[in-house]
Amino acid sequence: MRILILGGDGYLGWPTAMRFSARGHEVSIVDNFARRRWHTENGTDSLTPIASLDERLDAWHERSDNRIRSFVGDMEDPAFVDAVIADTQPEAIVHYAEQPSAPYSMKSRETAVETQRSNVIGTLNLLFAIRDQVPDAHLVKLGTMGEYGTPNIDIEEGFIEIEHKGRKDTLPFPKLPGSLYHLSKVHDSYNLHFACRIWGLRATDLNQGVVYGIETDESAEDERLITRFDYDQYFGTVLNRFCTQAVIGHPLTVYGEGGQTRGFLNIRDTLQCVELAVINPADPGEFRVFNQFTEQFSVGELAELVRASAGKVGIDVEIKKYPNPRVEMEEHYYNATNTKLRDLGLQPHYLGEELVHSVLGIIERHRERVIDSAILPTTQWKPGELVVGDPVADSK
Ligand code: USQ
Repeated sequence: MRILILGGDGYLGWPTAMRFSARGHEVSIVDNFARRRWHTENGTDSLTPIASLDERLDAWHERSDNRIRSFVGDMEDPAFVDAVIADTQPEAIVHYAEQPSAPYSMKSRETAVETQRSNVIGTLNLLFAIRDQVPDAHLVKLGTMGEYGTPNIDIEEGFIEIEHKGRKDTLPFPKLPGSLYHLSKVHDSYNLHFACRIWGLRATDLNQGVVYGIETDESAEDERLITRFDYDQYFGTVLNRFCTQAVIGHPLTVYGEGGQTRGFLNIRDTLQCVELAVINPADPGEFRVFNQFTEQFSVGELAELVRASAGKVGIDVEIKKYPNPRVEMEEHYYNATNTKLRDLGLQPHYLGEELVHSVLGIIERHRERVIDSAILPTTQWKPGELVVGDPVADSK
C-alpha cells in the first residue's frame, strides 16, 4: 500500500514508518521537527542520541534496501498538505503529527493556543485534502484514552447505547478530558466523525493509552535507527520517567496519592495496533474508534514494579509522593473496554520485569545524557496552588 506517516520523525512515527517499510509498503513521512524544536527551547533532549531524519532514512535504506520518502513542512499550512497528498496519493494515512503533551499544553496561554492550533487546524487541513483528493483513503488517527477522563462508569470504545425517556440511541461516549492537550484530541475526534458522516470519508480513531518502551524489531538491529526517548516533565510518559529516575538515583515522582489509573501499552503494541487498523480499514462513511491499550495500572503500582525490578539488578529505588501538579482524581473507578483490536488479532506484550530490565539497560548506556533539571514538574494545572518539586510531608 501507499502509506503516509504524519509525524514520522517522532517517538512512535519513526518506528511505525520502518515497520511498514519492512513489510514492503511504499512509505512517505511528513514532519516539521516541532518536537526537536520544543526540546531545544526547553533546554532538554531525548535520552537516546537520535540521528537527523536524513541520516535515519539513509541508515534505513542501507539496512533494508527500502527507501522512505520525506516531506518537511507544517500540517497547519494548507498548501503544503495539499501538495504532499497530491504527490503521494496515499491509500492509508497514519496521523501522529500533533503536540502530544498534557503538561506542555498547560504550561502557558501560548503553549495552550499552539497545541490546539497545531492539533485541531492541522487535522482539519488534512480532512479537506483527503476529501478533495483521495476520498477513499483510510485515515488512522492517534487519539487518546484521556479523551474519556475517569468517569464512574465503564468506558466503552467510542460509543455508548443510551436509553433516555423511553427511547434508545447509540451515541459518542461522553468526554471529560483532563488537559487542554486531551481536549484538542476531543475536538479532532468530532471533526473526524463529522467528515465521515457528512463527506463519507473513512477513519479510525485510535484512543491510545500511555506508551512505554524503546525498542522495536527494526530499531533493535542498528543503533542509528533507535527512536527518541523522553523522560522530562513535558514529554516523558510516566513509566519511561520512572525507569530513568531509577537509573540516576532520583526518587520516583509519584504525583499525589498515586491511585491515578490509566491504560498502558508497549511501544511494540502501538506498531501492531496501527498495522492492524491499516490492513483492516474502516468502511466508506465509517468512523471507527478503538481503545488502544493492553493493561491498566495505577501510578503507584508502576512505581512498585519499577522498584522491585530495579532491585533485582542491584539498583535501590526510593518512591516519593509529590504534590500533584495536575488537577485529576487520585483514587477513582477505572474500567475501559479494549476488545476491538484483540478481535483483529492483537497479541499483547504485557508489562513485566523483563521489559523494565531491558529499558533500564538502554537508559544505563545513555545515563550521562540525562539532564537532572528536566525531571521535576514545574507546570501546574492551577498555578500558585502548590509548592511543586517538594515531596509531600507524609511521603515514604
Ligand atoms: N504521573 C506521575 N508522575 C510523573 C508523571 C506522571 O504520577 O512523574 C501521573 C500523572 O499525574 C497521570 C499519569 O501519571 O496521572 C499519566 O501521566 P503521563 O504524563 O504518563 O501521561 P498523560 O499526561 O496522560 O499523557 C500521555 C501522553 C499522551 C497520551 C496519553 C494517553 O503524553 O500523548 O495521549 O498519555 S492517556 O493517559 O491515556 O490519556
